[in-house]
Parts: sequence; C-alpha cells; structure tokens
Amino acid sequence: MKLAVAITIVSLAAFAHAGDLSGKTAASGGAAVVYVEKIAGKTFPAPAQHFSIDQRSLMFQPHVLVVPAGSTVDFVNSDTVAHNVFWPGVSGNRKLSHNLGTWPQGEKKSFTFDSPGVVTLLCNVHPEMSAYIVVSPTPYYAQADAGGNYAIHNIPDGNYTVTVWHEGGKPASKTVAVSGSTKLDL
Ligand SMILES: [Cu+2]
Repeated sequence: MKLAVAITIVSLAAFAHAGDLSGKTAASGGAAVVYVEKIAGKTFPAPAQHFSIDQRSLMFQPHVLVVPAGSTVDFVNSDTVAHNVFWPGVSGNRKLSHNLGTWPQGEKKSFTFDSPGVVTLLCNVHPEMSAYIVVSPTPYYAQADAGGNYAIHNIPDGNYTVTVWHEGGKPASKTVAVSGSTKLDL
C-alpha cells in the first residue's frame, strides 16, 4: 500500500515537470514545422522505425516530412516511370549533398539523416518534383496545421531555443522557458 502511494507521488511529480509547448505560427504558404534546437549535454537515440516518402503521381508524398536526427527514410517508387532522388545540400551545406540514384517502380532506397537541417529533395528526371525533409536536432518537433497551430508534446521543463521553418522561408528562432504547458507564438 505504501509502495503504491509512493509510486503515485513519483509519477505525479514526473508529470509536473513536463508539458506541451503550443501556439500559433505566422501562416504563410505551406504548413510550418516547429522544432526544439540542440539541447546542451543531451543526446537522443535514433528512432528504430523508418519514415517513408512515396514517389507517386510524379510527386513526393508527403511534400514536407519532419524527422528526428538519425532517422532512416525509405524512398519508395510507386510510379510506372523511374524516379531519381537527390539533394543539393542540407541547409545550404553542399558537402552534405547526395544522389541516391534512379530506380524503377516497386523498388525503394533508404538513407539515414544524421545531420540536422532542411533537406530539399529533387528528382533529376522530373524537374517539377520537390519535397522537404526537416531533420530536427531533438525529438521535440511538430508540424503546424493549416491554421498555423502547433503543439509539441511532453517537453521537460527548461530553457530552449525553438525554430520555425516553412517552405520558401528562412528558419526563425525564439527562446522559451518551458514550465508545464507553455504557450509560444512564432
Ligand atoms: Cu521523378
């Protein structure tokens, strides 16, 4: 009985030291991505499950994908024509450019994105194809809805730098002190 009470108190305390960070992003064009920048002294394990981007109907689907650093993304060609996948850099760093190659329907290739930043995906067969992978430095990220509202769940209390990105725009950052559920407009 005493143990059960102790466990309850410990779990309530744990809940009191984390919360949701939520608010509104300035709506402009595509849906925004919001993420918490690198936290000094903290590292996070790469997620075991793969993410996926489909090449379907001459489009990358989804158009914007956000993943935590270290994630593996599977690129699946669902069209009857061959597609290529390459990116000219990560957040402007051309040293991180990569060409995954060109492959036919039903095949897939995978890549592990270790470097945080924005990856602009292109296909050298179809110049009209483009998409974005936002590689978040932390597992604390969210995609805003069409109305610009975002919510990052279960962030431990602390001081953070939060960045917002949307297609065609430059990333913009703000600092925030998270204490329980916290509001931050970006
Ligand atoms: Cu293509």
